[in-house]
Amino acid sequence: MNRTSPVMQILRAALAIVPLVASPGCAPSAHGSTTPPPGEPPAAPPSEQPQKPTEVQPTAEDARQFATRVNEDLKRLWVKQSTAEWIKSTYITDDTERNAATVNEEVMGYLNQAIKQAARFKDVQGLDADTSRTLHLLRVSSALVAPSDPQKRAELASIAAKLEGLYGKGKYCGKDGKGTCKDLEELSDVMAKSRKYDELLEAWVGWHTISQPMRPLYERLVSISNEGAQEIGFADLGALWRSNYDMPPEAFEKEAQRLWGQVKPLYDDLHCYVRARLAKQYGEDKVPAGKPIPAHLLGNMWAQEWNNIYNLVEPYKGQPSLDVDAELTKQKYDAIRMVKTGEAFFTSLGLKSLPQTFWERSQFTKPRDREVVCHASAWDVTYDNDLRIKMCIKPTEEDLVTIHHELGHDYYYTYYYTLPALYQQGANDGFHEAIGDALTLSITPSYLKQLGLLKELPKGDKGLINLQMKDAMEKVAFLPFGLLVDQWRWEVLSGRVKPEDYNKSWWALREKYQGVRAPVERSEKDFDPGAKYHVPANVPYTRYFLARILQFQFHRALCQAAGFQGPLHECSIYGNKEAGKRLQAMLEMGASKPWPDALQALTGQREMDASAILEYFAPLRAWLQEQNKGQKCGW
Ligand code: X8Z
Ligand code: ZN
Repeated sequence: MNRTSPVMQILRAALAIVPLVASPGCAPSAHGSTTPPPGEPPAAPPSEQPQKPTEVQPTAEDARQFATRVNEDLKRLWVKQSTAEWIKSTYITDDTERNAATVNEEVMGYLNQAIKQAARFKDVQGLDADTSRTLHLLRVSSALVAPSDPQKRAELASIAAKLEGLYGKGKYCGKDGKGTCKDLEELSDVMAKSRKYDELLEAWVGWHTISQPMRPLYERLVSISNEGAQEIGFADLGALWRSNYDMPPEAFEKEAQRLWGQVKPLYDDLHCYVRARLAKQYGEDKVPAGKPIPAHLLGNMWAQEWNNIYNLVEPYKGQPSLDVDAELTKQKYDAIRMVKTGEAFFTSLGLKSLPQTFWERSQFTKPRDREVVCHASAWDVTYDNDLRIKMCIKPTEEDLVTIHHELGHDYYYTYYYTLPALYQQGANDGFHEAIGDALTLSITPSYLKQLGLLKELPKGDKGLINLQMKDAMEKVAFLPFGLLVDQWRWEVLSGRVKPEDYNKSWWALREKYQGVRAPVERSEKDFDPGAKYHVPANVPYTRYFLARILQFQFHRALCQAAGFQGPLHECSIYGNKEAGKRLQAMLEMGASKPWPDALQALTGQREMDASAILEYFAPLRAWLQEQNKGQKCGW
């Protein structure tokens, strides 16, 4: 169809997308706008372009072209953004922070305008499925949105960079601030290994001082980003996050609670047993029955995973050791060898090898000469199979598991990087988090023995219960934490929780869901949510809760694809090409279809479902219930 009529030219100009911010010292021209050819930046922002005559309705074809253009623009912008982010995260300085903030400002500016422009297509009839999905994904694509006011946008970008920087640089230097400074890795080491109540307490309290200065910044982040979310039609930023699951935000809230309801009884059984064991270790006065557990006794800074205190809760003594850490250290596993071990699992399924550039560009260990963000992450910096991981690897089983987790992200990237930019995402964010973890469920004792990381296999019922306990301390213990982080943020972002109650409400949720309590009195001078990476880094967290459930659902489906017939906890898909094919088919879909379609492709089910995790832990559950008889469970 010929679209060169003057009216259409005006309309097209109005639909053009805001230009990218020019390089420093070079302001974009605000005059003489014309419609640029697709793929090139338009000459002026829409606000300065001729207004769309109200009687002209855009067509489905206009929408399709707009979507194509957005995908191209976003790819260019995201490459620029992730390049700046990568540099910042692997070298935190004021300069790299400011540089990343400038790029983020640009991306947020673009998105604000593009999303508003996309609203013009809301009532257009006959949109093709890809166009309407693209327009939907555009609206929910960013976890941080700025209002159109350039000053506020700049402030938001700068705050976001500072918050993550404060976390990355966080150190505790003793009670008087004059001792040897410890970073999160060192303090986490204390949390994992020490069994001294007061030593644990000091590491816990120490780390929680680093987030106090974040509070005013976080308050501003909430207020400005909510304004941004409201400008593009969401009640608040939390509602935007909840709208990213192919269902209305209210339905997603219910969905998360439904899944929690499925797994809570299993968590409660584990909690009860672990508390009783901790009471034996630290005394009934410190860990009373029927009360929440002090949060610093569970082997992890946030009490999110409890596997580091497995030796305190080991069901049966005298069984073959499950201690992989000892072997990793003894055999002097270095970071590269650990990552190669992870890659070997993926390639055993028939999936491709990591590109050579992965080995050249990743950050595997903590550099000695600069500040970096050690929190593990996986990247495709140029959205073009430029895979990397960024970690500060130590020879521990925990890091070996995290490597598989991160490679799961990279394998998602590698199978969808040829899709349009907005489809280069997981089916939902929980899927992305679940891939690597699903594979780790196949890291069975026999596989570890094959690697030489276990000497002896666990034997009989006792061996099985020990093994399941170790797994549950990681997987089951995490579930309530996975849920509550965003329960807190949703409340904060909706304004239901005010700044003067930030810390109080955080602990109310930790108590309610996890059954843990602050080990010392807290006040509103503290900002304990900020001591968890994802809060200052503004990464939504419900994804990890979903992933803990989905990974078992994926595992069950992959085991079925592999033709495995025994109990779920015995299955390993290591080396099975059929399972690899099924997995790859889902990875290749990216976000091109609503997540139930992707789930169906892999599992045949269209609903997220916790029955697989329950099935997996059935033997342990029965054992726990036996142990807990006569105990005062709950809190
Ligand atoms: O943040 C992560 C990954 C990167 S996406 C290392 N995880 C959550 C956390 O550390 O809190 C994985 C498990 C939960
Ligand atoms: Zn992850």
